[in-house]
Amino acid sequence: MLSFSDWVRALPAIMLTAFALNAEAQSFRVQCPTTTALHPVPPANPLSNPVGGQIKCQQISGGDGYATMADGTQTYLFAFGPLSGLADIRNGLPGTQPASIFNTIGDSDAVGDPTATNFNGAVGLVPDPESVPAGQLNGHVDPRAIMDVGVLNGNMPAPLMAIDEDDEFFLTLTNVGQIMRPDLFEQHTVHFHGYPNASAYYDGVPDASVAINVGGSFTYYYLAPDAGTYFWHCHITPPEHLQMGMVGQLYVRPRQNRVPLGGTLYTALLAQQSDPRTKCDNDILCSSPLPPVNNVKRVNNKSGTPTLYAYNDGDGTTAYDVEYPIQIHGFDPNFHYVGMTFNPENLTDMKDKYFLLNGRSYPDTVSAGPMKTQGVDGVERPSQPLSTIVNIPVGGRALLRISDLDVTEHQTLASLGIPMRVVGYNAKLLRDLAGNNLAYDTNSITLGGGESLDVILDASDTTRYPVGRTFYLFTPNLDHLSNDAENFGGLMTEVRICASVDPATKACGS
Ligand SMILES: [Cu+2]
Repeated sequence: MLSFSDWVRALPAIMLTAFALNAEAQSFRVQCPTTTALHPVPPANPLSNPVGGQIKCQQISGGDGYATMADGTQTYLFAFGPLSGLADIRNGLPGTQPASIFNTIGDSDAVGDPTATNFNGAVGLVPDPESVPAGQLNGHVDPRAIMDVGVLNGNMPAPLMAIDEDDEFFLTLTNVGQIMRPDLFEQHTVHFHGYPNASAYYDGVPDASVAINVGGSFTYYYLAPDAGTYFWHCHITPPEHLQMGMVGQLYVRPRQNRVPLGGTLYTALLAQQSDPRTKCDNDILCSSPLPPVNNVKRVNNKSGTPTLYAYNDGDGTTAYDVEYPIQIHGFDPNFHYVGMTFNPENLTDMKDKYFLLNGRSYPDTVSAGPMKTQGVDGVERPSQPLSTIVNIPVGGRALLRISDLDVTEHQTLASLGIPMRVVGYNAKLLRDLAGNNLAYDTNSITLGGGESLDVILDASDTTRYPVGRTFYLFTPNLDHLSNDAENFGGLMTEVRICASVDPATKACGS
């Protein structure tokens, strides 16, 4: 029996043991299994897998960073940054990877260099020297590589994510701390906005679940919900962390993309009625009521590859050639300045003065490639990787996945010349309960924060939309066409009709 004074004398040894155990257990980890009960066969080819889909993984940092506004101001962010899929994110693509790519060890250059562009695996992943047998890839990471890449490497918007229906998605959040605010020890979480019947553990609401401390990792798990455009954000003090930049898009592609070329879409939709998650017999909440019987088949799109669809429509009405995330957001520069300094924030005074499409204001919306921002350490990091140029192959259709991530204001976006066909709202296909198509054409849409719309720009009339023609997407709220004190900026971007569009880079071909 130890006396109290024995306990006090033993404390340093007890604490050392605790730290040693902690170091052994590691507080940073990733998790990306190659097989699960639902996907038992690696590598999972979504076409050969009996349940469809595959295992997808992504690693993100929670921390801070800087973004460059269109008037040149460098704005401080609380932000998520990429810790996997770095090469794809730099190219404006989703960073989500199949397990086989996520579980790849990078060369030392790619692992240690935040500007490396050639690596899509998990940053920090190394063989575990203590595994039995030694050297297994079991999620053990080298925290140095994670800190080297993750610190001050926040993105605006947060890393883009995309999965397919029937995928299992393992999303690891690693909190690298906020180096500009050493007085803060902010926790972060991931909230998958719109995820149906979420488990509290993976819902990211801190008062009902876990939140991730500085120096820790947590892997969220999702079975892909119905196809559609969703978003995700940190749920710690949401008005503050969303205003500061901790919000991004997540979309789910439909099973209909797996219908073989020449296959009948309606037959595929009928087959889905045997799946309890999506069948519509007496369920008024069913996501895709059957359309009238038809014989529409899957064909090739303008890029010569099988057409993709926004939803399981059963009739091809949501077909598109190219897709573009359009994430609307607003920044209040005063709030961001106060967030970087050590002053109390006034949430009721929040007033956006920068209006952003994918983290950029016009004219930065139409500059190609990642935008970089120099941090206080002199390193230039890709802070806003996603441009907002909408290139449409002549005679083709573009799917705009529009989400409003704004904290303070409603946002309106208008299209002149090419009507916006609204086919989905808040990740639901627009159909009535009898399956009738409720899609409509409009020249403007208005969204509140937290809403999303799927819009198709149909440029199939080549007389009206010939190669070389440029159209504009812009807000008719004229006070949102500015970059703080500068006019002629804000929520505006270009839609260009191209001879062809590279499906990988979305670049305009001549
Ligand atoms: Cu946060």
